[in-house]
Amino acid sequence: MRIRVINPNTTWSMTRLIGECASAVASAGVTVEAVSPTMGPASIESHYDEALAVPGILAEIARGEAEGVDGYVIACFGDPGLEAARELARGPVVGIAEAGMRAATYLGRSFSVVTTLGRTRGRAWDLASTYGIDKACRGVHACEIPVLELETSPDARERITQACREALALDESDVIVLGCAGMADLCAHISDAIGAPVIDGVAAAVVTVEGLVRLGLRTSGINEYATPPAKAYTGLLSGFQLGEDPAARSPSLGSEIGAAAPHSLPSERSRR
Ligand code: 2AL
Repeated sequence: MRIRVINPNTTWSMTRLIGECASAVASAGVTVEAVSPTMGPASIESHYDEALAVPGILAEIARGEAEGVDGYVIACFGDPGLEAARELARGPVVGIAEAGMRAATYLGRSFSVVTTLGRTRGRAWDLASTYGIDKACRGVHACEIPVLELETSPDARERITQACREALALDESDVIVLGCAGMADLCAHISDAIGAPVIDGVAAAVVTVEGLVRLGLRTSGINEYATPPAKAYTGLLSGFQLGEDPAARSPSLGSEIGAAAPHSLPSERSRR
């Protein structure tokens, strides 16, 4: 089984860390491929970053489809492009916010999210609401460490641990969900320190995808997640055309962006 873990930001040191954490929970016989898109923001901590991360994510999904990947993890806590990715992929696509928050509901009646910057709290709340688990989410807290400083700040681990401790006390919640893929390696330390379950969405998403694939389950190809209708995409997005609409064909794409775009997007998926 091949699971592709897409770190939607383009910071490869973070992709490596995410890949290590993902591989650590995958079963024997499962290959975890951690990748970053060739285009996109260095970190994702705004709605603007999220929007601009999505084309790169979709290009990675398209590449994975051409290469026979069985399932995907979108390893950013905003779950950017999740539904669009499901429209492209045969296998399951799971976001780390969805996987982390859903897993929390199995372990306690309530959970708190501890994320990076305060400005990303609204997105986390929106996702909890979209997934129908906002009632169980007692709070979304920020440690105010920018994503890239997770790697460089000497006291990041202790500040996040303290934020988790305070979140549990303030919210009187049962479980902590870490709100950034760049925190994946902190899970066990924080859990030991605060004495409560702490969920890393990367690990939760990997085991979810693995379980679904093992059950022989695929993304539904009917109705909302069916392959999008073929049409022209212009300008920088010309490489993202799906299907066989001849009027939509663009000239050859030699640019860097073209190279990152999904030349071999599937025109049709065979799935149930
Ligand atoms: C994230 C994440 O998981 N990766 C990234 O670049 N930004 N999310 C977040 N809330 O900071």
